[in-house]
Amino acid sequence: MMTKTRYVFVALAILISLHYILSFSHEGYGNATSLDSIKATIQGFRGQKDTAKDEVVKVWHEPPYKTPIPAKYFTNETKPSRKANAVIVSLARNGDLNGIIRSMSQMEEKFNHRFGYPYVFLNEEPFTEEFKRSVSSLTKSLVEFGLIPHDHWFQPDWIDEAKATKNRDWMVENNVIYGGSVPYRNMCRFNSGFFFRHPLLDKYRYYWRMEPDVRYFCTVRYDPFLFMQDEKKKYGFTISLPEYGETITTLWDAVSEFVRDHPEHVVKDNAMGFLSDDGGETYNRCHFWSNFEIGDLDLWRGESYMKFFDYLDSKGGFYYERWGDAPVHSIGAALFARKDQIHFFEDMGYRHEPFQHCPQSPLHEENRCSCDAKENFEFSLLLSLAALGGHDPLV
Ligand SMILES: Nc1nc2c(ncn2[C@@H]2O[C@H](COP(=O)(O)OP(=O)(O)OP(=O)(O)O)[C@@H](O)[C@H]2O)c(=O)[nH]1
Ligand SMILES: *[C@@H]1O[C@H](CO)[C@@H](O)[C@H](O)[C@H]1NC(C)=O
Ligand SMILES: *[C@@H]1O[C@H](CO)[C@@H](O)[C@H](O)[C@H]1NC(C)=O
Ligand SMILES: [Mg+2]
Repeated sequence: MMTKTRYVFVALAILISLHYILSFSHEGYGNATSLDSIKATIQGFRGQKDTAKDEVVKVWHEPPYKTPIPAKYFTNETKPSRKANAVIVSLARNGDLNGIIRSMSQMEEKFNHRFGYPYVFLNEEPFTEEFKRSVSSLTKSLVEFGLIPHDHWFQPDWIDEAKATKNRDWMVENNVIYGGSVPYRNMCRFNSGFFFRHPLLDKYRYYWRMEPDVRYFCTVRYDPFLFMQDEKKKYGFTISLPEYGETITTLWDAVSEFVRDHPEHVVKDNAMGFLSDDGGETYNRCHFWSNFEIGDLDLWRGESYMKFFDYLDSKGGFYYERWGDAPVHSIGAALFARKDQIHFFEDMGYRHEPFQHCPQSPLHEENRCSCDAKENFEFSLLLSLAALGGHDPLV
């Protein structure tokens, strides 16, 4: 699958993500020994360059993204009595049935058979009876199936199709992942600006996004929705990495214009430091991997994000480029939520190809995680560097 160039990019992606993970671990709790040894190894690889050391051990700016879950959220009740107003939401095609079954079985086994949160499935085409029957049989919870309104999904008429086609063709020639796909762009725009407006979600406040063919490795012994609600968190993630630059060529220009014209929407103590290494001048392409999200729907429904999304949408970049919902959500969360309202679910073992987050000791044992603790997103860096023969992926 990988050309050499792509490999270098992945290595670079992993290296940058290592910066976060090191910073997350830096202020936290637990045993940092393994991370220390990784730092040492990388410094070994990078040897002679003095600056490299600082770069690698750099603390990724301010935020207290990582906070231990307070004991009061843990429960052994078979059917916990207190619940949040929350839903597990999944966008899927009928053809995703098997992948959804695999994801949802684990969601039930590791978490929801006890907590009993409802599900909403959304699709721009009607779900088949087979899909509805198969999915509903996996849970005792309420499961609802929604049709996405036409205008929330398809490419708007005002998009210049000739320009969009030309840019898609360029991306295909340059091997940009999903570069030629219009449905993928529909999906990214829908997840960025519309999923939270679907009527089936109106009655809910918190959501957990579930995709087909993901893995949940650990037992969830507490209610993450109650944690979000009571601790006033707005956005939760498990993996963060940099976006492919070609897909977001002018995204940061649009963001900067919005911030300049509407400074009143940007909150104090935001997470700009996560997005930019130069005070907002340029985007470092860091984003939370949005195939896993536990979030507050009101973050997206609020005036700030709605105006922000409309502004981005008016630029046409979802179609002229290939703006992803991951950078768009991440930038939204980082600007319209305080940095202490963004949470790293370190205890949640999670895999979406080709990366996984596997909790380290003692979280690994406490949550009976069924993943190899050595196979963890930040650790794959070592393999990438080794494959590159010790060449420094940053030069
Ligand atoms: N209804 C519908 N759902 C879609 C469509 N395309 C993608 N999805 C869903 O949108 C989510 C993201 O799509 P994915 O194809 O998983 O995209 P990705 O995660 O970037 O890439 P891979 O998982 O590596 O393919 C998943 O929940 C998909 O099931 C579509 O055309 N229609
Ligand atoms: C971390 O683990 C190592 C090896 O298991 C152990 O020697 C060390 O004392 C631990 N450190 C902390 C802070 O728990
Ligand atoms: C749940 O059960 C485990 C094992 O018996 C125990 O260690 C833990 O303290 C219990 N937790 C709560 C919140 O009661
Ligand atoms: Mg996916």
